[in-house]
Amino acid sequence: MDQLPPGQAIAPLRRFGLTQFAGVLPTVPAHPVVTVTGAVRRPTQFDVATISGLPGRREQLSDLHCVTTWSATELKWGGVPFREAHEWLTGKVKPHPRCAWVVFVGLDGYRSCLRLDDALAEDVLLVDSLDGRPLTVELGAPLRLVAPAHYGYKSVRHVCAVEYRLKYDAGPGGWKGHPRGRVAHEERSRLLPGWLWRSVWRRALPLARRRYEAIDGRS
Ligand SMILES: Nc1nc2c(c(=O)[nH]1)N[C@H]1C(S)=C(S)[C@@H](COP(=O)(O)O)O[C@H]1N2
Ligand SMILES: [Mo]
Repeated sequence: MDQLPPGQAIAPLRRFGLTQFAGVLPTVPAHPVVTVTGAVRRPTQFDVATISGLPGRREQLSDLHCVTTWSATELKWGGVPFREAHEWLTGKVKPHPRCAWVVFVGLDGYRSCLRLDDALAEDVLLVDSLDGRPLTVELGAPLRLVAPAHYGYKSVRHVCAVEYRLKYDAGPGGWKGHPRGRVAHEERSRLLPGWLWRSVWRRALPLARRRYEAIDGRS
């Protein structure tokens, strides 16, 4: 992206999120799996390797915009479009026809809900590499969602479950998040207009960064 969205400033990519997850750096299992569940007829578990090996694999250059006003730009992710995984999964787990939302759950207990049609956009990927190298645990191994048109809180690291839903589930972010979280519409939170949050988040950012740095050993 040539121009940053309103209210954003460039920063390097480093592990970040809600402060309550800073201390939960998960261990990646030797044989990681993804459980597909929720409003489906046949909940099933799949190997991450099977999902990463689905057709449509590609590399994509995209930006990650965190709601707290930092943006990491030109990240070269490698993975499979969620759309491909969804098409393949649909035949196996049989989601309820009225599913309109999908929740991604991380090994750290974090979760985030996307509108299903947003998650099916062609730039939404399930990635296992960054800059041509396998994802590190800090940045989301074994599998991470990348949803570039949405604030970073939708891009769940360490995906271990996908839950099809009839309704929106706010998850641990609660009112802090927005059901759609589109960057182009500055949907930072479900409460109040997005621009109002810029200065609030800018002030909260250093403390949240320090919580993550304390765990990840940077200073
Ligand atoms: N599993 C998990 N995924 C997560 C989070 C988290 O705390 N746990 N935080 C989200 C938030 S708020 C942001 S901005 C991005 C940050 O991505 P990064 O950790 O690669 O910088 O991860 C998102 N995905
Ligand atoms: Mo974020």
